[in-house]
Amino acid sequence: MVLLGLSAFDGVACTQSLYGIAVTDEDGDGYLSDVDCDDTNADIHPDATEIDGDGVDSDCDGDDDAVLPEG
Ligand SMILES: [Ca+2]
Ligand SMILES: [Ca+2]
Ligand SMILES: [Ca+2]
Repeated sequence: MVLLGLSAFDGVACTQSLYGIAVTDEDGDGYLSDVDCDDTNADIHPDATEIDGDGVDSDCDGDDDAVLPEG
């Protein structure tokens, strides 16, 4: 029986030291600091629901999604 040669890449198990940059999850929201734009606030992470115009970029898209008044 021949097994396919996947053993060398059995998933990315070493996220903590990817590219030698130390990443952490300070606020314990499950998002490491390389993707978590506020790693001190568990309510803020890439999958959070953006609250328009509250002055906080909750979903880490770089935008507060503020609703501008028309006109
Ligand atoms: Ca985090
Ligand atoms: Ca966070
Ligand atoms: Ca917001």
